[in-house]
Amino acid sequence: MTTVQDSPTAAGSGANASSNFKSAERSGPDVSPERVSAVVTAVLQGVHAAIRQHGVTYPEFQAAKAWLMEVGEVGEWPLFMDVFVEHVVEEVAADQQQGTKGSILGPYYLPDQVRLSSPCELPHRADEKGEPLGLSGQVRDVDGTPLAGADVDIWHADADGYYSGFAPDIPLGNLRGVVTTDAEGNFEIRTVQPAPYQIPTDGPTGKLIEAAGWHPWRPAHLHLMVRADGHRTITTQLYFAGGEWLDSDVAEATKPELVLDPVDDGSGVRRASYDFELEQG
Ligand code: MBD
Ligand code: FE
Repeated sequence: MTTVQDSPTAAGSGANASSNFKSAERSGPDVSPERVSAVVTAVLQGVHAAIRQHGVTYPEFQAAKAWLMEVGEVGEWPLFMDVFVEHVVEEVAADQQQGTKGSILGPYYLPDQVRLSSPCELPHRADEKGEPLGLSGQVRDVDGTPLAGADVDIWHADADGYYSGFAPDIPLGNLRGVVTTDAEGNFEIRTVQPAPYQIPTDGPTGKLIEAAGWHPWRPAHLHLMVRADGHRTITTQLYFAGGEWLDSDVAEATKPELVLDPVDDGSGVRRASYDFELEQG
């Protein structure tokens, strides 16, 4: 008998991302009719202008409708919005912010992961692939005060570029954890080097990317959410110097301040350090 290895599908990760998004608690924004009208009018004007400028035809208009329906049917709206739109929302929010630079959240965050005290190793499979990676650093206020008991919530793709919770055959919670800083605000995390992430090529977002002749890659990255009482939570990502796609992220979510340059400590572990500065509020 042969066994078939399940490989992750766009519809699988999309459905999980959509149900995860819908079940997250969030309060709707309080938006006036004037603001709804202003923003939606601007969005529609952009669409109308593109149709006029490029002479969009009826077959193209109907293909666009079919594509939009498919994005919803396979649950890829979180993926599409976070890849192509979120970076500008983050840019607008960042305008008002102090402290460590943020980046986009993306579709693959899961709350309530295992709590670990520093130093620690992220949960992983016995045969987890990937080069050993160490990330250490300090969490502090923008005035320099160390923040003990802060949460460094970290999640990342595995050495094949897949996230636990969004691909079959990866144990839940793999390569995810919430690390508490010690009395000096320090943390030290052992994990493995993630691979670059490829937008699933078998779904509508991937098909659009291919039809447009773009590439579907994000550079390798770590996702982090850093929380401390009385401080604004920082949602960010860390990248790797020299990494593939660093200068052409499909999600346009890299920033020069967010690039690590890990160095082998002589034992085969590549180590980097990064400090987080949180503003009060
Ligand atoms: C990712 O891993 C990611 O971080 C973003 C922002 C979008 C798609 C996949
Ligand atoms: Fe990611």
